[in-house]
Amino acid sequence: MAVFEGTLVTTGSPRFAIVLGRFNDLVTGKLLDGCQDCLKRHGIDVNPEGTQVDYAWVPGSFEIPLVARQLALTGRYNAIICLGAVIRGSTPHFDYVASEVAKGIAAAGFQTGVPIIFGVLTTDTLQQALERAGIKSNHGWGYAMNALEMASLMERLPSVRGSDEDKGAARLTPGVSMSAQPVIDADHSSI
Ligand code: INI
Repeated sequence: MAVFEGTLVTTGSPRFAIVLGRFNDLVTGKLLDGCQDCLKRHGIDVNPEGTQVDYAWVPGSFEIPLVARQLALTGRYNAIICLGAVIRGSTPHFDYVASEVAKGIAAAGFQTGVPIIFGVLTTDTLQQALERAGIKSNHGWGYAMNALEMASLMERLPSVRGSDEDKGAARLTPGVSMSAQPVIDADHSSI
């Protein structure tokens, strides 16, 4: 039998999308800095004018799943990184936003077959969020590592039964030919 493991070494020219919330951008901007630093040091061109990383800003974390799912459905990306910061206030609003963004990101990944990284901090205070966005450590760095690993792992897993690859078609070259290929059937029947 086999052990499947992703690496952190990129081959080819993998493509990533980063979806990030403007809400609490003091925090999400720092997560983005950490994320870009990690990708860059692993050989990824993070320039928005380049061919490897696209960026989508959304108003707040609640909007992240919708946009991540739509990007995933294009088949252009090897992984998508979602960055947000949900900070508890004095009303129950936090619980609704935190719960929906977590469920939505998980659903988007399941529905599309594209790894979607949950890089949304959920904290009780701004201080706790900042500590995780650069003051003590920067979780953005780790989320980028997760994306690199998952992108690599998905390439190594056996193909889905009945897929083009399974039928003997040439394996997709990430970031090159994937753009023309739907990740899933139009009616989502292969999910
Ligand atoms: N969005 C966040 O990303 N973080 C928060 O802490 C937050 N709080 O606390 O309100 C937040 N709210 C906005 C929400 O994500 C939506 O953008 C808004 O409700 C419009 O749909």
